[in-house]
Amino acid sequence: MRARVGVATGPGTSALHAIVISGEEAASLVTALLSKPAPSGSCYANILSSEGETIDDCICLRWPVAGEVSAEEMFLLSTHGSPLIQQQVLERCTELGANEWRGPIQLFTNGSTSDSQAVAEAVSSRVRLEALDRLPHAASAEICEFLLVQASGFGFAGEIGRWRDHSPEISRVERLLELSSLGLRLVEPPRVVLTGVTNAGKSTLFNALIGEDRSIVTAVEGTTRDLVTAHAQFSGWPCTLVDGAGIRSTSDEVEVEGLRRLQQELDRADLILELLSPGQSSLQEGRRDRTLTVFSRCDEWGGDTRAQATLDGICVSGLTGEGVADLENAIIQELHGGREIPLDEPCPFLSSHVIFLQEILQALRSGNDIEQCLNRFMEGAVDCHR
Ligand SMILES: Nc1nc2c(ncn2[C@@H]2O[C@H](COP(=O)(O)OP(=O)(O)OP(=O)(O)O)[C@@H](O)[C@H]2O)c(=O)[nH]1
Ligand SMILES: [Mg+2]
Repeated sequence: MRARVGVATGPGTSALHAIVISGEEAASLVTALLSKPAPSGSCYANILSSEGETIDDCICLRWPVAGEVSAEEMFLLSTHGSPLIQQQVLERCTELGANEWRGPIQLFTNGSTSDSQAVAEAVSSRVRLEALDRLPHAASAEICEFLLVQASGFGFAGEIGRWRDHSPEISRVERLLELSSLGLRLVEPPRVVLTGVTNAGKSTLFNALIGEDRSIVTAVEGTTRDLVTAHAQFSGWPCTLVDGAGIRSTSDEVEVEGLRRLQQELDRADLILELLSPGQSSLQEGRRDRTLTVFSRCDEWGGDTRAQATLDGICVSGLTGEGVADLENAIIQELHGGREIPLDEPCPFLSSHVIFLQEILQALRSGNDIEQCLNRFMEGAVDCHR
């Protein structure tokens, strides 16, 4: 068999497809298809038509990578997912000599020789599928790359696969647990909630941060009542941004309900952006540790006010865009301590991984074998509510 091509996952929220190319001639086909030679690990490249025009850009991942067991060599191309683009890529592959994939796409085989090895591979396989399963819902190219890495031998799936031969060191499991907060925040984006008095400029800033005219803006106080949510991403880090009712005392039934819902959001927010005017006191005293002070409508101030406010918080104008980039950096700093998305090392990305690793750590510290933890993970017996 020369090369064959098939669709591993359909379009998701971010309209991404994963296309698999495998077979003896897969590497030469990928080299002809992409603007770069077939990678030994992963690469970012353009998919080219027969005329050398770009059909789409993609992340291309090769496996098996060193030490992995696999049915055959494969390339996974994560492309953008309009059906037209997918069709064009498949047609180009056929043009280059690939056959259409028939039957289920199996990403690797079980090459283990004992039960304990089999269960490590089964866990690795499950983690790989968990990563690929989330691929169509990736909100940014960085998250897509992160998931592809975690599914590969370089990522968390690969690391667990290597536990088939030897248990991990305690310090290694501790390191994975340390990284997990970053992975979790890529897959379960943190909630960032805007608050402030009516007309503070929340909806204007919300629209500026998502780059879209989503929330209604008027000069009328109390314009926003219901919660408005949107996906945003800052330097690849995803978050769910929430706009809501402005704080004021009111007897309007709809606004009172809007304020009640906003309070619920503020209680569970990972980060609160509190819009204040210079000299105004915070209403988030009990939530100080997760509140960022934002002085809004800064285009309206004189020089002295600006100088003072700059010392106390971030000055922003949703109207002119001034300070919005600084605010985005401050959000990343608050949520992730300014850390980069981990793209070149294994990183757990689900809360079930954290519980699994905590159990592994406990077993290692007590001098026990990890096989039972691996089995529990596979049985889904991990108790998420402990
Ligand atoms: N000059 C200036 N005007 C702004 C700015 N942000 C908002 N505005 C104006 O202020 C008014 C209220 O803006 P919104 O964004 O709706 O304020 P809000 O905080 O969402 O108000 P509510 O939904 O009523 O709580 C509108 O007329 C906006 O054009 C700003 O940065 N500079
Ligand atoms: Mg509003």
